[in-house]
Amino acid sequence: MYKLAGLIESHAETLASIETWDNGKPYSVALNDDLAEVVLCFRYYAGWADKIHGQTISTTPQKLAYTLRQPIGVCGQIIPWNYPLAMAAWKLGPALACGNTVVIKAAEQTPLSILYLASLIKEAGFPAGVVNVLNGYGKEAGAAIASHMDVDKIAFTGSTATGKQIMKMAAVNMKNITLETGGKSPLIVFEDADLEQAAKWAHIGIMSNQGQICTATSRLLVQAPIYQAFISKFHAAISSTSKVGDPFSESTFQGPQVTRAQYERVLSYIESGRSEGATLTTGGHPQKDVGSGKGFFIEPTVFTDVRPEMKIYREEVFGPFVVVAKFETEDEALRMANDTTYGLGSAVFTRDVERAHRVAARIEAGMVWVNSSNDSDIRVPFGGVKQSGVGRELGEAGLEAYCQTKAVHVNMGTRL
Ligand code: TXE
Repeated sequence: MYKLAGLIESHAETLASIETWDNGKPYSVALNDDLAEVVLCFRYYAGWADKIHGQTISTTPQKLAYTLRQPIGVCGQIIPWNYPLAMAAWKLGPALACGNTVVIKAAEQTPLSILYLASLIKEAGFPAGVVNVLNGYGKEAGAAIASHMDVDKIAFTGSTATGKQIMKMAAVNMKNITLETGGKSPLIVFEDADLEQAAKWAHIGIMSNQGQICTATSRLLVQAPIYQAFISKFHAAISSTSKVGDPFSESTFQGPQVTRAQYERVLSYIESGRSEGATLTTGGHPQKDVGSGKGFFIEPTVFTDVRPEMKIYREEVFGPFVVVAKFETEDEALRMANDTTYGLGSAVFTRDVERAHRVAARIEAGMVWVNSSNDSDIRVPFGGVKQSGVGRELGEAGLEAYCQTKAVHVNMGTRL
């Protein structure tokens, strides 16, 4: 795994170019964020590989009890198109460190970088059959993995709807499951927050990666006294940073959406926001002045005065699209934040330390950022509650998903 990390590092520019061609994300992001994380992730889990051990558990003087942590077996892994290589690394790293074999399927929209990675896996010297790449459509290749009787575990990242189908298919042989699905993550700005910082992080939290992030903080909940002031700072952050354009240009912050289907999906939510009566304060159209009129570019879009019953407040849009709503009290903010079927990320902006911890404890989400957004780290567990997922990836917790604990009871002296 260390050798693989080194090979990825030395091929990083090629892999980042493939990622940008396939996905549309800015090349500088693919290289400096995605590829850097992939290398770090393989190194991190390589470090775990010889530190996975059981426990001895004191019971009675006549007995020795201990646990073994053993691989699950054949792990099916189905990944999405928003971070093709990073999602592969998040899943391959812990699976391999725990001694499993893997059948991994990239998303049909972004199948290329994983094939290049496969050649590096071979070059690194993994035994044949340890990592198997099976590309194809979800309904065919994905379903074949999820329903296969000889696959012992399924790990999936993608939509909540597909996650539910995978759970059903996995029931065929009661596969071990980890799922990371959709989100509609809130970002709460209290009146005592540093508004400049809140606006900058709110921008990063929703507009990075073309808004195609499962943990994107896509619902901004802002306390009434600072509502207008925050919105104008947020707009300023968008206009100074969100340059939409050619993903290979160094100044580009936002490239095209990944496919026509995703592009049209985002535009349909813009239409829905308009017809439901929310206030469109910026964006709301395809970005016409780039790509010679070609490509799926969308203006960073903000709707304010959004009410909780609106579709754009409730559903994951997965684009450069954010809704802003107002609250009066901390309790109301929590009620609004938790009023969702999802529970993936969340962010809280306040200078009040007590409030930060109180809100972090009460918010229904797998992750809380205090005074930042989407500032994750491969050493820290990642995952959701409610319909955002099952189980955790990354960190030491990520190993739990790829090994099982066997209990051994040794009779030291109780004779029958
Ligand atoms: O996802 P799918 P799609 C969300 C986001 C996006 C929406 C639709 O809201 O707009 O999902 O995207 C495989 N059996 N996210 O349609 O279908 C598929 O081949 C087995 C959130 O692209 O979930 C791909 O490899 N596998 C998200 C993977 O599932 C199946 C990232 C994801 O595709 C399958 C992506 C089936 N029946 C989309 N159907 C996140 N959580 O980060 C599809 N697949």
